[in-house]
Amino acid sequence: MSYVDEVIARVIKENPSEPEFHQAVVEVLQSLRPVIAENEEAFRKDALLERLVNPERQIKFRVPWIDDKGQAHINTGYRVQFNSAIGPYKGGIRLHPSVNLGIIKFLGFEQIFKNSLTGLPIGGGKGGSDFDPKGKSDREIMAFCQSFMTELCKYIGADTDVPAGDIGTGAREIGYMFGQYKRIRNLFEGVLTGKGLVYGGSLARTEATGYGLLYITEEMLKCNGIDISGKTAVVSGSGNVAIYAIEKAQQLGVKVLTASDSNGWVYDKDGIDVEALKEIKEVNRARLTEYKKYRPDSEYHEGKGVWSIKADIALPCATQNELDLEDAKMLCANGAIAVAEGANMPTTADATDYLMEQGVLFIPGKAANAGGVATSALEMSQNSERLSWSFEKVDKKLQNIMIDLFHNIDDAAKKYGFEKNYVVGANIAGFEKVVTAMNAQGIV
Ligand code: NDP
Ligand code: 2IT
Repeated sequence: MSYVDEVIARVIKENPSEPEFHQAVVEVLQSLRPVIAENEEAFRKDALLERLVNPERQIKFRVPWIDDKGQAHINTGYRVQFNSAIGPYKGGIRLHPSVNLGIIKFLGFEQIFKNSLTGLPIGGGKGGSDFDPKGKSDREIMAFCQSFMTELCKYIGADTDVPAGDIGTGAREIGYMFGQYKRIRNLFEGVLTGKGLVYGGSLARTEATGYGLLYITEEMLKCNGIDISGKTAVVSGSGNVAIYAIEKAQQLGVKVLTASDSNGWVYDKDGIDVEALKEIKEVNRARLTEYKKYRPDSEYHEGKGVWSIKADIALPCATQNELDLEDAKMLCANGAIAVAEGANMPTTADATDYLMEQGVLFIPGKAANAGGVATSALEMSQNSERLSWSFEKVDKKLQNIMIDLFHNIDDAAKKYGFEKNYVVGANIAGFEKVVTAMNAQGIV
């Protein structure tokens, strides 16, 4: 059995009930076959792949909090510190009822390669809780965040592990967590990113993931002889990533036809009104059913459906495995030319294979959504020098990072004979830097 197959079999056996983690590991290790084959004996001797797929540390803790009626609740908190070969652990905190250890491990594993691809010195980590922020009052959110940080603060720090936002964690939650960290540790330091602008946050971090997604999509299309301007797009999600992906797409001349949340989706043939979306989601924290009040000619549908709308580009920006084989077939039947993943692993493995077989340009999340964490690393740099850069400066750096990232993965794909396979390119390019650092640091 090849070393790759051996390690995949062990991961599946030793981590039961973690299908998302298996999916992420299988995708990465399958892509790495040509690189592993060149070094199989040395890697096996050093248990390189076993070390890569086993987190350096995983922390699980109880999060007690009291609701507005005086009822106590217990949630489970997680932080998986996956790999620190190239820098302090870095990655978001997801607050969603679906969170479990396997989900956090899949996200932490992906984060290793994504962070490496940014070219910045950040290792891979992820955290979260099965807490559901929906329908909670500000006081309840604060109670949860303070309790979560009371335990998490023992394991993180500006040079150790720097969490940030993800699903369910935005500026409000980061603020409450930062306040509690500072209070307990008595340290005003860059321990979290995505902070408010007046206490160490970076301009353009809010926009960064969505904007970065469009910068890299534009570059990928350009390198394939296609102008992004004048194209149509379907977007899923209506959170942080989706909103700023839609905003930048429109700035680049793309008409975005859809957005969604976990209840339903909107189709606006005249193009999504992004200011309406911001007011509904960022200000009112309401549901997408509200969208029709702003745009009476739009359609609202319950359930899932954005991939059934004809468009040139698909941007899944909600959650994992939200675009399956049936969806991929609909996109292809409607003539889609590109899929770029704003979310982490939103496309199922069979759908990814199908899209690439059909010649759809496909850019995986660990490359396409890396603009968020890259800008988090820029926030860390600003915190270290105790300065704040202008929006234009951060945005320009973000743009350059995404363009360089695209060429880096394109080159890696070509080097191993997988031209235009950006999945293989991203995994190999991300891995090469991490493995060089791991080899230099000995068996740790
Ligand atoms: P938000 O919480 O701001 O928004 C998430 C959006 O996705 C909401 O519209 C939400 O709908 C929808 N959604 C979440 N879970 C589900 C589900 N199970 N089924 C259907 N819809 C769902 O999160 P973000 O925009 O920050 O994150 C979106 C994705 O992007 C995630 O995969 C995240 O890991 C990834 N990502 C985020 C980055 C960031 O900087 N924030 C950086 C890189 C990747 P509802 O409100 O109804 O739950
Ligand atoms: O998935 C991700 O890259 C994020 N949620 C952002 C992580 C970060 O540290 O900014």
